[in-house]
Amino acid sequence: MNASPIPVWQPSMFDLLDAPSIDRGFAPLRRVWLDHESWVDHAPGWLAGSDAVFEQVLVSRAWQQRSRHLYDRVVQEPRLTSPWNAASGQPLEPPILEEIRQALCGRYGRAFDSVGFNLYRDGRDSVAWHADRIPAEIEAPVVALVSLGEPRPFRLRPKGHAAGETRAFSLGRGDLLVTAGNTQRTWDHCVPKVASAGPRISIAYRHGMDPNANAHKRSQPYDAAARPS
Ligand SMILES: O=C(O)CCC(=O)C(=O)O
Repeated sequence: MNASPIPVWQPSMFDLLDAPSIDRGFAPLRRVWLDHESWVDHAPGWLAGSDAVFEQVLVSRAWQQRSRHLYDRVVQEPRLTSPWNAASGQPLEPPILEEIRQALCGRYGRAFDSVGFNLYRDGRDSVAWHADRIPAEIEAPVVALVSLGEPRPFRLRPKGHAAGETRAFSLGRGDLLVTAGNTQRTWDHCVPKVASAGPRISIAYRHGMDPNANAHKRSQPYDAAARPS
């Protein structure tokens, strides 16, 4: 288990010079169909100046290591996390993250009301195969991931993985990946451990996750708990 604290990070000096910005026209975005009802939108380098954002998020979030049930044991999740939701009344910082939220709301027609920050300190941190726990009544949920820091593989495979191939993306340094259609219902995804990697942060924008409205639905452990790495 990786017990190291917040990692040391060497940002690109070029990236720190300009204010971070997003491509509001989503020009680098291409749609990748996983099957006839499931797709992802992939926009490499969508957030410019992402190293500066990494730096700000790394130092400003209150990171915690969650524990989860794995069969009859309680284990520590091999990454650090930090939640935000609109109901808290707290601003989303730094401001570019609020700008991203508005841009995503406009493009995907969803009210992204929660944001999950995930910090993978090095290659030992990971998240196992899972689909996000999203209330069943939310039709075609959209989850948008903005990645900062060192790229890591992000894999997708059909649930049960009886048929179909595994798809892989390398996500880091301002890349945007949006899962939509049936992807969160019929596909699993993971960020596997790797032999060596610098730190990466993913920022997951979700909708319909108001903690007050859904508290009774989230009393069970996170779905990934049931699946060993
Ligand atoms: O870090 C990522 O890119 C994926 C995060 C994820 O799958 C999750 O938190 O549910």
